[in-house]
Amino acid sequence: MPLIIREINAREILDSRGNPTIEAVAWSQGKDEPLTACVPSGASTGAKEAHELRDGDPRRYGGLGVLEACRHVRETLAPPLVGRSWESQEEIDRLLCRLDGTPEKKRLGANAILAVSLVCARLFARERSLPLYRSLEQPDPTLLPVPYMNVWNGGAHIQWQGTDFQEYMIVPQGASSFHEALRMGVEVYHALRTDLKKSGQPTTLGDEGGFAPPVDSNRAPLDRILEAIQRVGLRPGDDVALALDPAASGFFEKGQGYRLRTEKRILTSEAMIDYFERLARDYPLISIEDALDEDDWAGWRVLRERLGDRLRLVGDDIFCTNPTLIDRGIHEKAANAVLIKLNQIGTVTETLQAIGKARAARWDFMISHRSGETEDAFLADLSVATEAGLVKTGAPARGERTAKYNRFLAIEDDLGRRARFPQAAPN
Ligand code: 2PG
Ligand code: MG
Repeated sequence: MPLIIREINAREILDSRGNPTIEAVAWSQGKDEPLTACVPSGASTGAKEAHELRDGDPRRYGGLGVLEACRHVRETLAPPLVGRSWESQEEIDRLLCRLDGTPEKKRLGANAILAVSLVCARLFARERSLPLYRSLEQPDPTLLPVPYMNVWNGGAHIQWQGTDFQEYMIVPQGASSFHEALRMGVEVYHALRTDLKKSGQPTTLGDEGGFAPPVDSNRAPLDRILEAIQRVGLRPGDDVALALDPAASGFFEKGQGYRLRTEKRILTSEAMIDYFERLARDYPLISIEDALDEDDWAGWRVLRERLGDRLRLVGDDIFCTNPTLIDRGIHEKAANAVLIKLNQIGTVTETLQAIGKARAARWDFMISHRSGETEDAFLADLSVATEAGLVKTGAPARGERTAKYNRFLAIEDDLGRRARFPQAAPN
């Protein structure tokens, strides 16, 4: 069924941090109802991410407005799309990239381009009378992902002094379904809050809905989380494992090393790897994302050599969902998994290409939200569509995070008895 687009518009809306972002609104021929898609925004962004276009006008939203990007949608991206007949998402995305003409999508903005790409994917799904998760890639996907639930926030995702590490995640890998995994994760999350409250600690939430009380080491949250897992009667490791995203580029200082403020010391790349090795020995840790700085390729190679057989080593800032960087990572054996964020690269097609690279190398890939999110749950459909088996979308708190969890629940219901959930690898 070819898609004929009638109109595409864009408006400036707010993300979960109260910063402007783009919502695209599009109409297709023969349908009265428009469809929409919203673009997220990161705080700990990789240096090689596609360009997020901001107005820079200090009189509006501290320079963060996106009116110019919205104008690019209306005046540059929409006109060549409207009124023509489109067979595939690739065709549209290819044109979007060509209209921009720069490798980083600098001219029109990756936020403008992604808004259009996402909304077109929704139009295609409707044209085919399919739910989005069945229209994006595989025709009949049935695998739900294990959620990596970020229950403790630090680094760039809090505005006070907490852990240097950005994310402490619980992984309910012993569940038999997504519904069950979510329930387990939520119960641990609530137990953690009760424990913190009891010990007089603040239960203020960070940007992704995790707790973030003051601590004197980056290891301390792991103990608190383990206690919470046990308190709800679950087995650490077998039922609920642990994962980290230190987002190490955030505390790496060129010429100095990895500065752990909470621990008042600076570590070399090797010492940082030793640190993670000890954590993996002491805790049921199964995955570390961005353990090292985005430019520390030599360190990443050593990291994989030393810990790659025990841990999933996920590259986020180092790869930026960029097929070329992922290729390099595979070639150099710098990691064994990739984080996938639509807005790091800027179109649905290139995101699927990045996933294709990971698959071909037999690397895992994890679909991810951004710290600045909206209520759009596109990534949930993408996770199922690609049968990623892994997703991270924050704590089970705050509407922009629960929107994704709730979408997974709906998809699992929709699949009924055909729904599958990944089985934990035996330890
Ligand atoms: C990350 C992300 C999402 P941000 O580092 O993985 O958790 O954070 O969106 O701020 O880059
Ligand atoms: Mg990350």
